[in-house]
Amino acid sequence: KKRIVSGVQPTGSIHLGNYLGAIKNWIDLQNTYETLFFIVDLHAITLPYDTQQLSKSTRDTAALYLACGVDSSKASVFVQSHVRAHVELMWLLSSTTPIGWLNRMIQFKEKSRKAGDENVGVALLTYPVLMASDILLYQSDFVPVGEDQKQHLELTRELAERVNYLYGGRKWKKLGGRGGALFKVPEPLIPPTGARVMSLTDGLSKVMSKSAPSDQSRINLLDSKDAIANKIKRCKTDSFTSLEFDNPERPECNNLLSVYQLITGKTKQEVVEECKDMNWGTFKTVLTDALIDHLNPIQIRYAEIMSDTTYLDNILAEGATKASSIADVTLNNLYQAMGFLRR
Ligand code: AQP
Repeated sequence: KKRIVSGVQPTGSIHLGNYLGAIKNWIDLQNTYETLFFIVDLHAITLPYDTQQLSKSTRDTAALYLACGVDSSKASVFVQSHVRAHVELMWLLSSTTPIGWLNRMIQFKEKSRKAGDENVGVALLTYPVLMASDILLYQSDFVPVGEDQKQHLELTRELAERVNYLYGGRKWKKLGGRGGALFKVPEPLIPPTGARVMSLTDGLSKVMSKSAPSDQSRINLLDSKDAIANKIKRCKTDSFTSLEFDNPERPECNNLLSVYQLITGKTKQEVVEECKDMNWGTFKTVLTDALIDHLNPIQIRYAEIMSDTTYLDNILAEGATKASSIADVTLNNLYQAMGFLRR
C-alpha cells in the first residue's frame, strides 16, 4: 500500500476549515492507503503559545480525529512529540538546508511580519525543515496539501533529493545500505473541492482559521447548536436576491454554498437546484440545520472518547510505537549514511 501522512496543529479549536480541508478527507484515504495521522504539537510552539493549553488542545485534537471517523485500527494516530525521531531528523536535515531556501518561504515572511522581529523565534524559520522530517521519516508516497502548504512540500522534495544526492547512491551502498535512495520523494495530493473554507466574516480575503481573533469568523467542530445558529445568522452575506456559485462578486455566497455542498455530500448541481431560488434567510436556516445534523454525532462521539482517558492514551501510545518503528529505520539509515559512529 502507498503511504500517506498528515496532521493538524493543536493551536486552538478545530474548525470547519480543518475538517473539510483535511480531516474529513482522511476518512476515505485510510481505506485505500497506509495512513499516519498525527497531532503536530512541535509545530504549535513556533509562535508564542499558552503552555497551560497545549496538552489539552493536543488531547482534544486527537479525540476529534477519532470522533470524525479516523479509525485507529486502520490509521496510526499519534502525537508528533511522542516520536523523538522527528526532532532528530530535523537536526540532520538542517545541516543540508540552505538558509536561502527557508528565507524564501512565503508563510515565514507573512507570519514573521505579523509577529514583529522581536517575537520571531528561529523555529518559525526552520518550521519547514521539521515538516520535511514529518514526511520523509515515513517514506511517504503522498502528502495531502492545501494551497498554503504547497511551497513547503516543494522544499521537502528538494531536501529529499539533496540528501539522496549527498549521502545516498553508491556512497551509501558502500556503507552497507540497501537501495540507492535514503528518502522517497513525496508527491502532493491536492484535496477535492472546497480546498479553502473562507472566514464567515470575510469571504474574500480571509480563510477560516484557528488564530483569527474573532470566534464569529469560524464554526468550531465543538460549537453548541446555539453557537452555530448564531454564527450563521450573523455571518456576512450580500444584497443579491438569489444564490449562486462562482460569481467573483459574491465570495461569501460561494463559500457558504460550498460549505453546504461539502457537509451534505451533495453535488454542486444538486445544491444549485435546491438553493438557487432561496433568499438568505431561508438558506441560512437550511445551512444551520445541515451543520448541526452533521456535527452533532461527531460531538457525541467526542464526549464518549473524552470520558475514558485510558482509551485515548492507549491509542496514542500504540500509534507512537508503530510510527517509531518506521521512523527509526529511516533515521538510523541516515545516521549511518552521514558517517556517524553508532552505538
Ligand atoms: N480554512 C481552511 N480551509 C481548508 N482547509 C484548511 N486547513 C486549515 N484551515 C483551512 C487545513 O487544516 C489542516 C491543518 O492545519 P494546521 O492546523 O496545520 O494549520 P493551518 O493551516 O494554519 O490551520 P489554521 O486553523 O488556520 O491554524 P492557525 O490559525 O493556527 O494558523 C491543513 O491541512 C490545512 O490545509
